[in-house]
Amino acid sequence: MTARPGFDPASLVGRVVALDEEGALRTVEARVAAGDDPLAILADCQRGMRGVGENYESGKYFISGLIMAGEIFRETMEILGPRLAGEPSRGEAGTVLLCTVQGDIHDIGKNIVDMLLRSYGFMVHDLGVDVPAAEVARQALAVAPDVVGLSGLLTVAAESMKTTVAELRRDAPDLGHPFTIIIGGGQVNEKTREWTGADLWANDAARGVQLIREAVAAGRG
Ligand code: B12
Repeated sequence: MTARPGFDPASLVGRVVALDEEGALRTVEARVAAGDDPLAILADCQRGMRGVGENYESGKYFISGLIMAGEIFRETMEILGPRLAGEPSRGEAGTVLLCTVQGDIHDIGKNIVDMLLRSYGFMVHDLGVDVPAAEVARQALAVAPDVVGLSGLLTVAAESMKTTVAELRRDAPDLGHPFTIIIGGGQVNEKTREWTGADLWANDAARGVQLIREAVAAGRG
């Protein structure tokens, strides 16, 4: 029998794509027990989520499929979270203001970034989801962050990111010190960064946190 193209149904990616909740969680547990890197497990779940998204786009899955995928990811994070979280942060690495931009309620990726930043010693002010540009700018003035992180998964989120970046830049002189704006989410790329006027972009939490650490180090250097 020839292998069909697509995902290996026995792999974690394949199980997430198939919305096989029990199988996916069993695989996550087994990989954790085998000492696999939690970030590698997370990356496979993220690939699986993309597959679910493709099935939604092609009409194979409905909104219930997206909800189910969100639930599988939430349960996965319950297992991986404690392994990623590290010591409680005192904020010695810097301050990050984080949110999902207006019009978008996806927050799974943002929450992972939040958790990783804390594990690297950042103080994170997470404003939640669907946050209007004016509110981000108001909070930036209040907490004077080193970095503002804007998350968004919908195509329309790019528009909100652009408005938010513009508001932040307008208020920048009142902030008292330079800050970096990074955008993130599965659909963002260099083009989005350029169009929105952000400084950096990442579609992977580990890479995003690395860029944030470099930006803060450069700002303090
Ligand atoms: C789960 C899911 C949902 C869940 C979200 C639950 C939740 N609490 O977040 C629910 C069911 C609510 C949902 C709703 C909708 N969804 Co939805 N959803 C998804 C799905 C399947 C997975 C998203 C996810 O969590 N991925 C896993 C995480 C870990 O990945 P991530 O978010 O990319 O985050 C990583 C990186 O990007 C990065 N990152 C993320 N943010 C940031 C921020 C910073 C600063 C940095 C540095 C890094 C960073 O770090 C993370 C870890 O590595 C995606 C498919 C996909 N391709 O992603 C569709 C998808 C995003 N959804 C889609 C759609 C259309 C919708 C709805 C409009 C459906 C509808 N008709 O109602 C609504 C939108 C509601 C709204 N106003 O926001 C489309 C968007 C299409 C588009 N181009 O606009 C997608 C792409 C599916 C598809 N292919 O069609 N969805």
